[in-house]
Amino acid sequence: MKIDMLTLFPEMFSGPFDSSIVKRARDRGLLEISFTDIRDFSGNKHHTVDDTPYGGGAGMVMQAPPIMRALEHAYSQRGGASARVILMCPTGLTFDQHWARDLAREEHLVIICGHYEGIDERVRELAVTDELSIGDYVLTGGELPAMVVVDAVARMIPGVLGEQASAEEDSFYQGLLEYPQYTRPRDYEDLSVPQILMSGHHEKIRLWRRRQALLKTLERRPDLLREEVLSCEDRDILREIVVSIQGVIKG
Ligand code: 4G1
Repeated sequence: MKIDMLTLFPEMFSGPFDSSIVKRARDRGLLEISFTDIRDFSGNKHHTVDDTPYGGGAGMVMQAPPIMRALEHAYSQRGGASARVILMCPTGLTFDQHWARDLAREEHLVIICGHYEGIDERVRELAVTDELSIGDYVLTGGELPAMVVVDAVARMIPGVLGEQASAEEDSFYQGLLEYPQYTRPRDYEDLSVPQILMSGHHEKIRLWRRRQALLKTLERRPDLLREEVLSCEDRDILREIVVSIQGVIKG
């Protein structure tokens, strides 16, 4: 996959994209990320890329022409083939794991990071195919959201993660919160590892973990417990959880 990042601050990406799994994906040639500095396409001697909003109001707006020229530059570097053009913005659809999976299938992504109060609406009309947000809070720019998207997409590209990790992702564990994990030491600060995890009984351990995952999801994120993520076994476990709760209520 190729990703073109259009940004006013390419230097912000150097840490996250040069470490860990994203770095490995780049080193292995599974992911190629290029940066286009929108300021290089300002077209004026002061290198400005923003101006005051028509109609008045506070702050500045990113102008359309520099962004469109940066986009054309990115396209020309890629031989002009079509790409998803993603704008990171607070009014976009909420980015989630479904988006990560979907975008990981693309050959070429362009990601535009906004700044100031946002970008001239005509960039959306002329070039943007998808508008994405990572959540509801105020940020100073679209760079951190773009890093979140690239991180989540990179690990879904075939070959980026080990086979075991991707198999788990695809079959059993998707859609629920995680069960509790333990490693050495066995006893720590008066807290010991649940006995069942040391029993060597793989089937019992699998059921315990599934029950823990369902319990945690029921407790913290019941919105995730949708029909399509639940197997028949999950329903049995949930019924059993309900019965045990009823036992507590009756006392
Ligand atoms: C109004 C948050 C403005 C922010 C309402 C998540 C936030 C891009 C994102 C803002 C941004 C709310 C995102 C706000 C983002 C122009 C440059 C927009 C930064 C900018 C809830 C500032 N996911 N925010 N405006 O933060 O780009 O993708």
